[in-house]
Amino acid sequence: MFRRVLVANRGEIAQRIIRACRELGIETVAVYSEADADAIYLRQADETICIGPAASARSYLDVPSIISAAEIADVEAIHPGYGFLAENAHFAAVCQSCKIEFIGPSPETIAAVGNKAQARAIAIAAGVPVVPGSDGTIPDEETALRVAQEIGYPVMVKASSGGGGRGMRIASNEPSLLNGLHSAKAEALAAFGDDTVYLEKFVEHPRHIEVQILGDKEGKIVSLGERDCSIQRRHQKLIEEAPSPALTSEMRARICAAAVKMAEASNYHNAGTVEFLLDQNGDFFFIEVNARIQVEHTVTELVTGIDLIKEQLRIAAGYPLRFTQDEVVVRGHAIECRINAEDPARDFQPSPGLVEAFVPPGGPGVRVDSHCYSGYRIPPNYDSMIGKLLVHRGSREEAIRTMLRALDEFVIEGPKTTIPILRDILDHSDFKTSVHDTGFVERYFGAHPAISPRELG
Ligand code: MV4
Repeated sequence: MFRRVLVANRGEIAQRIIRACRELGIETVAVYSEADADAIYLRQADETICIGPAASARSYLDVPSIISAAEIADVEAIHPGYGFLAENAHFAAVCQSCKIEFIGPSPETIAAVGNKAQARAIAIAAGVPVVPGSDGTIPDEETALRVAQEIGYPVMVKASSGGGGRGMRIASNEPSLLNGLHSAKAEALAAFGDDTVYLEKFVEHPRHIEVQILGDKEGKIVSLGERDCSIQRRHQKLIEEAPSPALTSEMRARICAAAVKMAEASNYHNAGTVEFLLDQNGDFFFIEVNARIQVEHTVTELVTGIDLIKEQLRIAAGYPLRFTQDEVVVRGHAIECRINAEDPARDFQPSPGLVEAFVPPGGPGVRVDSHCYSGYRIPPNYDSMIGKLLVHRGSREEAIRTMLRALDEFVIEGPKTTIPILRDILDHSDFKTSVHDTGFVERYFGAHPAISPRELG
């Protein structure tokens, strides 16, 4: 096992990785920007190194700064967490050339699945179901019109290098397709320096189902079941749960087998997620691979009892998987709520600043992963997540009850938080009966019902 690991991240995930390392007897080196000098994870690490100013581009995203810190601290491996450099194939390749183990898939796999048109091509070749659409990228208007004619409108234009909803356009007729083609290409070129796009049939009212996989360096891959992430707003997930209430056990077996097939076809090792859309007929379609540990990995940890960060470290160190597919058992039901320092009454504007009081809930079935504390000042420079509240119970109904209880217990004074809207969603009959889809939050909570127009000013 590694003797010493550098954590190339901040906040709750830096803390989460440090915790796993400590339990495995691995020394940790934490890096931080000038804005994070009072972060709690710095007290939990064995060594800390300042890597630059507040701006991410000059600290957490700066490859030379992080590699220099790794060399100075003499680490054997780097854990990138999520966001920042986690899916940067160039960074993974630089680590490799510096003889530092990158805790994630190979640079080749990151590059291959990071290109969504290429990931789609891999899925098609492997026999994994994809949304009807173009075979590869769309070279010209004539091809776009022909493919759309074949699959039928509405269609979606998607940027090969897209993500988080950027470079995506819906078109319901020929003029809007040509328009969407050009605007998606322009947006993608500006954002990613790559204007290639592909076409898919637009799946209406889908659920977002993602399968957690783990693969070792010997090529053995297992699935750890799925997560349902349909409760999101503008491509930011608010609530995740496992297992998905929208799947039968027969559908679950097929979607998990498809995810394993996709991972095998991508020569995947370490932790990854294979994303699918589930349509209203119960058919599922591959859309993307996330080549990193995700924020919501924790719900899978609760239902499987497997510590995903420890498994990532073991896999990167070259150990084979310690369990077989048959040994993975999903028990009970887990729900995660992302608590963000945002103001739901003001269109979810970030609400950073001093946390005057922070008293997390506890008791049976509750887990809080947060780097926040009373007196902490949330810097305005990074994402607004201040913690993840999770529950694990025997059934979905019990999990919802426990989550509502824990949200009520949670004391956060100072910044505005998403706690009130999370409560409203969990209390909504469509969520309770799980008939919701990815459009639920925008449809019902576009304007927060608890806020009167007077309060909005
Ligand atoms: C789609 C889709 C409908 N049809 N593809 C959104 C971001 C990216 N991960 C893929 N996304 C979508 N792709 C087809 N062919 C609808 C979405 C989508 C979505 C997907 C998952 C979760 C939330 C979403 C919200 C809006 C749109």
